[in-house]
Amino acid sequence: MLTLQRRYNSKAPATRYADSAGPTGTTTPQEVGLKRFPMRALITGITGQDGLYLGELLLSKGYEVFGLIRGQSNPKWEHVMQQLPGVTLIKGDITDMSSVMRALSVAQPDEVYNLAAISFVPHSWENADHTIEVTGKGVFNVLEAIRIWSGPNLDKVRFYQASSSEMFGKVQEVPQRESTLLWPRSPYGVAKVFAHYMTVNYRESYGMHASSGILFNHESPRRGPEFVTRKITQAVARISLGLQQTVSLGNLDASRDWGFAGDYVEAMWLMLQQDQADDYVIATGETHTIRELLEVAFGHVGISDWERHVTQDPRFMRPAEVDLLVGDPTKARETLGWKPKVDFRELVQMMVDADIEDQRQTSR
Ligand code: F7E
Repeated sequence: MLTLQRRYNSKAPATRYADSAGPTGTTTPQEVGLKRFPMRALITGITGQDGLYLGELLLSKGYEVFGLIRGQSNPKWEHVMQQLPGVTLIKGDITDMSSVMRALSVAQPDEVYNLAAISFVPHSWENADHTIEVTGKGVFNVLEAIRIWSGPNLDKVRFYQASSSEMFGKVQEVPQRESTLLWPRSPYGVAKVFAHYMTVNYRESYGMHASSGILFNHESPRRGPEFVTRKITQAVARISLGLQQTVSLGNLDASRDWGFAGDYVEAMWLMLQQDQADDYVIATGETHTIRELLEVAFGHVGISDWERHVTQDPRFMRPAEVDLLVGDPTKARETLGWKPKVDFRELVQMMVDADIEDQRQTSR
C-alpha cells in the first residue's frame, strides 16, 4: 500500500515522499525509488499580517505557496504579489464551499492553513451575523471541503486552524492553557469557539490531521492600525515627528499577552509537522496593560509624560471586555520545541521604529 512519509529539514526545501517502503528513517528518495515533490500549502487569509509572515516562512522552506483571496479586483492582490514573489493567488472565499473545493483542486495542497477571519473584535458586535458566517461557519466549509476532496485518504491534507485567546474571554483560570474552560465575551470569540470545536471534531470523528493554535495577541509592523498596538505605535511616531498631538483610546487597564507575529507563524508550521494533530496555546506567558504599552512606546521616543498625549473616548470601550489574558505555552515549548524570540519591549520598539520610518516616507 502506498504510504506517505514526511521528512523535514528547516534549512532545506521541505519535501514529501510517496513510497511503498514504510518508515525509512534516513534513507533518501533515490535509495527507495521515491517520487519527490516540493511541499504545497494553501493559505486562506493570505492578505493579512499572519498570512504574509507565514507565506514568507513557507517560501523560505521551499514550499509552493497558494493563497485564497477574496473579491473582484481586491486591492490587496498587488501588495501580496510584491511581498510574496512566487506565490499563486486563487480567487475564492471561505464562505463559499465550492470556491474552496476549486482552490483545493488547483493547489493540491499537503497543508492548509486557515487564517481567514473577521479579526477585529469590535466589528463583531456591529456585524455579528457576518462574523459568525466567516469566522465560524467558514471554518466548517474549509474542513468539509478538505474531507470531501481528500476522499478515503484523509491523511492527504494537514489542516491548521487559527484559534484565538479571545475564546477564553472571562478567564476561568490564570494563566490560560489548552484545558482551560472557554468563556467567550464577543461574537468574534463565540465564532472562534465554534470553529475550534469543529476542528477538534473533524480530528476525532474522521481522524483528520487537524490542529488548532490558540494564539494570544501577536503583533508586528504589519498589524492593521485599528488594533491597539499599531494604533499606539503609529500615533507615537506621528507625535514624535510633530504631526499630531494626542491619541484617543478606550480601556487602558486591559491586559494582553503580546508576542511577535513572525514568531507565531513558526508555531503554526511546527504543529503540522507533528505525527499527531493537537491543540496548542501559543503565547509569551507575560501580560502587560495598555498603560505599560504606552510607557514603552512613548519612552522609546524620549517622552516620559505620556498621559499628556492620551485621551479616553467611550467610543473605544467594548460592551464586554476581556480583562486579563496570559497564556501558558508549556505544551508548545515541550512538544513543538517552540518559544518566542522577540520580547514585549523589543516588539513595541520595532513597531515604533517601523512607524517612524513609514511616517517619514509618507510625509516626504
Ligand atoms: O485590543 C483595548 C481593547 O483590538 C486589545 C485580534 O487579533 O487579538 C486581537 O484582539 C485591547 C482590548 O485586540 C483601544 O479594549 C483600549 O482590551 O488590539 P485589540 P484584541 O481585541 O485583543 C486576539 C487574540 C484576536 O484573536 C483578534 O483577532 O486593547 N483598547 N483602547 C483598545 N483596542 C483598540 N482596538 N482600540 C483602542 O483605542
